[in-house]
Amino acid sequence: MKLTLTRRFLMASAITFTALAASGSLAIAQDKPVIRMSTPASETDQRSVALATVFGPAIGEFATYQPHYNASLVPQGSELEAIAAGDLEMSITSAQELANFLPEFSIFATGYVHRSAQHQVNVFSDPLMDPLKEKVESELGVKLLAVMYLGKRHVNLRFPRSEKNIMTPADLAGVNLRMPGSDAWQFLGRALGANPTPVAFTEIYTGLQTGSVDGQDNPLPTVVDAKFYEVTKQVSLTAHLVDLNYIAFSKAVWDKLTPEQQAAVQKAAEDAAQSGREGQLKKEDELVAFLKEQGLEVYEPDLNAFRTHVQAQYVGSDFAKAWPEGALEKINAIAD
Ligand code: KDO
Repeated sequence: MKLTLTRRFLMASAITFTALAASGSLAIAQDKPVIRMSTPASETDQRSVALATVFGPAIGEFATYQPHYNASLVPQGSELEAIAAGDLEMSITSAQELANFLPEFSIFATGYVHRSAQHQVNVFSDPLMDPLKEKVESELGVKLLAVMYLGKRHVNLRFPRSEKNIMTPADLAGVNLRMPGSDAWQFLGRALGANPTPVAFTEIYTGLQTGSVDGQDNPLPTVVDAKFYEVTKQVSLTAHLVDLNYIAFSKAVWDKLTPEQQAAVQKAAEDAAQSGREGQLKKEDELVAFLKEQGLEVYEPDLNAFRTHVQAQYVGSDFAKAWPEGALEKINAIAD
């Protein structure tokens, strides 16, 4: 793991330094630390909006929140290394990215484990997370402050249903499904029955447009925000992952804050996560109608077939071997 971190560090740092040099950013502005937050998400994504309107203002007295969208500062998947290297102060990171360093996190990247937005919150505040959060701090120098709701991921394809009707995992055989480029994501794509193809988030639209991929998976708010509906014809509501991002904050920066400032950052993160969750849930409710108006076919597949197939792929996998003893049972027992 150390070796991987070191190698990836060097690669990430090289990329990051170039981006940072180009942005000419300063670590300190007007005597306040600058909290640079990098994400592949757009400015209009509900998580971005919540951080800009709730988190930023709440810490404004003692720090300057500086968001960078569309992976313009740090490439998708390199944010944790950038924070650990001191090149970035904040990101919203996925369990899949954390699993690159701490394989235990793959449990939260596993299909059909989290059941809802509230379940994510309850799992994140459960004592079972304490040793995991401590490990992220001690090994990566990153504090996980709160859990942000991304939404239920569904399969979204270029083809109309008359060409490809996705009712069971068998229907995804041979479908080149874009998934983000880490092992945990690719495994999930295979577990769904598809042929996963790693592509960066910012390249998905073009991939769908040109046909270099057959489809992608993301929650409905993302399908709309990133305009994937313009280049796709159907959404099979597989709900295979109730997806999240953790608000990840540099421990080195945290340690320089006063206890009052730390409490303010913590509260700001929780309030922003709550605000973003509400926005995202509302959009998920509304957007089926919007997508249908745009001419997409939106339908429910055989969820039992998907759940059974996906869960069976994880049993005995290397990922499952890394999960803390009894963790899955504990997560299943946590209320929504
Ligand atoms: C994606 O690349 O499909 C994904 O949804 C993965 C998430 O973890 C998250 O990084 C997200 O992209 C970006 O924030 C863009 O919405």
